[in-house]
Amino acid sequence: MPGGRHGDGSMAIVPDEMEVERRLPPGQHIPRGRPVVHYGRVPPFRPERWSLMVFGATASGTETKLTWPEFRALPRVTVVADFHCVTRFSVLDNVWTGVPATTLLELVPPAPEVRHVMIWAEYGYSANLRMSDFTSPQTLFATELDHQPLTPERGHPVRLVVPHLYAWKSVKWVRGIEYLVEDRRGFWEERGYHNIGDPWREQRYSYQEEPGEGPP
Ligand SMILES: Nc1nc2c(c(=O)[nH]1)N[C@H]1C(S)=C(S)[C@@H](COP(=O)(O)O)O[C@H]1N2
Ligand SMILES: [Mo]
Repeated sequence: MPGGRHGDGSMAIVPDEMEVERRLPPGQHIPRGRPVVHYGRVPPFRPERWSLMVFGATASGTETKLTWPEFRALPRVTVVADFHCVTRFSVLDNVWTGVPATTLLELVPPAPEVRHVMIWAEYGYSANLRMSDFTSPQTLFATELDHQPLTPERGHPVRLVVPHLYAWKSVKWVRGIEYLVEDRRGFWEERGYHNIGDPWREQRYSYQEEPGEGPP
């Protein structure tokens, strides 16, 4: 619980500084409020036209298209997680509700040789992930933040959340999951950002990549 008793005996909801310190990856700070960050425009949501395509190296060799009613019917879980943007702000204790990535993997199994995924958004934004990051129990296709439906600028109706990686991997306005046998760079990974993006290892830029951390 955040909060504590002041010297004068009054109670206040103040974050415990040592706790915050421990939860902030190197080079990160807590901003005022909750910034909204994205490249380009906020797309409109038209439920009758929306679909989530699961394609690439599927086990069946065919692609699956989920409609909005089909996606909405999938079981959801709630995860509390911190959020770290590479522009150096972090937002603690976000309450995300959504469909675990593992649920989609069970629904549309990948071919056995799949090691990576590309997540696709409206307007062609994308981010690549190792399968091991995608299968994290914290990785969700979120539909709610803090028990409210996502607002348009936060990714409504569905955004990916990968809390243990820099937030450019948390793709808003998701429309596709592509199974990859070989790794390929997404939007920011092609533009100088790290292929993996672990904030605890401060993997910000592609020039920091070690052999084996990016596509050849
Ligand atoms: N489709 C899409 N998703 C995106 C982005 C984007 O430009 N387009 N920006 C990313 C970046 S860099 C960050 S920090 C987070 C910001 O999420 P927020 O607006 O909820 O803070 O969204 C990520 N997801
Ligand atoms: Mo970001």
